[in-house]
Amino acid sequence: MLHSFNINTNMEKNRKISFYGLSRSGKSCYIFAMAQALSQGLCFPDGEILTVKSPIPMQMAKLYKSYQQMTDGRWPAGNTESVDYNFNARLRLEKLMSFNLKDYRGGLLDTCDEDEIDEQDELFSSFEDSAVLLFFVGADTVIKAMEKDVESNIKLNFLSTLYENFLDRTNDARTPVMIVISKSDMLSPQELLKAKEFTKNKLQSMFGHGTNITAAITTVTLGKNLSNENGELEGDLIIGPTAGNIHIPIIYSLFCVISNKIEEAIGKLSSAQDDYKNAQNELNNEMSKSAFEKFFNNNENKIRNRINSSNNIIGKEKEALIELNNTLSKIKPFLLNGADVYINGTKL
Ligand SMILES: Nc1nc2c(ncn2[C@@H]2O[C@H](COP(=O)(O)OP(=O)(O)OP(=O)(O)O)[C@@H](O)[C@H]2O)c(=O)[nH]1
Ligand SMILES: [Mg+2]
Repeated sequence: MLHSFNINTNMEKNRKISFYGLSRSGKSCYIFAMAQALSQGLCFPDGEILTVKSPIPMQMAKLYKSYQQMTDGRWPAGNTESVDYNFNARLRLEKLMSFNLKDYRGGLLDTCDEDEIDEQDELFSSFEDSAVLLFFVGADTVIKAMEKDVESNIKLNFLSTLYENFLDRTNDARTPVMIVISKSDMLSPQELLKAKEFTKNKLQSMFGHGTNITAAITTVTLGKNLSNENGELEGDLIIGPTAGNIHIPIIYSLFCVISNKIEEAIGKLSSAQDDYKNAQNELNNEMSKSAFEKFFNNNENKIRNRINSSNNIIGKEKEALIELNNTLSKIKPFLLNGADVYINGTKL
């Protein structure tokens, strides 16, 4: 029973990518742009194509419409309520992962309104069981924080508080995290490097040595010279499968989910190998029994069946591992091209 419980929670864990981001950090814009960009398909060097789409037509239509609103020159309004989206990531049409994204009102994260405490608690508990946590912060906020603006520093520090809250709730310090600096078109390449360094140093609970977690940082943008004049979108929207690093947070999430699956497969493989060894030993004992004893108590068939079935599992898990490792090595160059990944504070 315990075993099947574990499998269930792991499957749950595979499914959720949680966004953390205060109001105006760029969550909604990212979701609309990502859905548009990755539904077109991201092509790997070997010609295989990765697509990310919602299987629900009404959601896909909603996403297209929101994207179209941007191409028509209007930024989306800030959320007043939450919208849930479901996505499938497929490689060669085969499903690699399905995941949910919740596009909520960022202001709920740092509200001081006691009346909203239940709604906030509901949101925080929806982040539990995540395969990966993505923390959004606008490049504008980071730059201002670097210039010692108090409010922006508070916003950046608040990401640590949110992470701490997750750790407190889940007791799971192994969930990988990624910092996504959005609106990167607002900064020059030099400024971006500094912004990443600054953010990393601020968030020692994720990037420090001794944390033992996988933490990554990336920068994303929806285009060039983008600005907002009373909701009007000015500048160039550039949306494509790899434009502006829009794919990177999803590629990182895939990387984390596949790594989880590899760990799971290794666990199943080693327990099948143990079963196999035990059954082999039992078979040896069985074969050394006297013919007389065997006549009254013959376990040979039962044992051989166990050997066969663990052998089957070993074969299946080995095959799965080859497949998973293949996919992982395929996405790795994309990931390392667009993100800095740290394990226990050391850069990969
Ligand atoms: N320059 C630039 N600005 C951006 C980009 N993406 C978003 N913005 C700006 O950031 C604003 C906020 O983005 P949203 O996606 O609405 O932010 P949000 O996190 O969903 O905010 P809430 O719904 O309030 O939680 C937009 O209205 C744009 O002005 C970008 O890639 N470049
Ligand atoms: Mg929003």
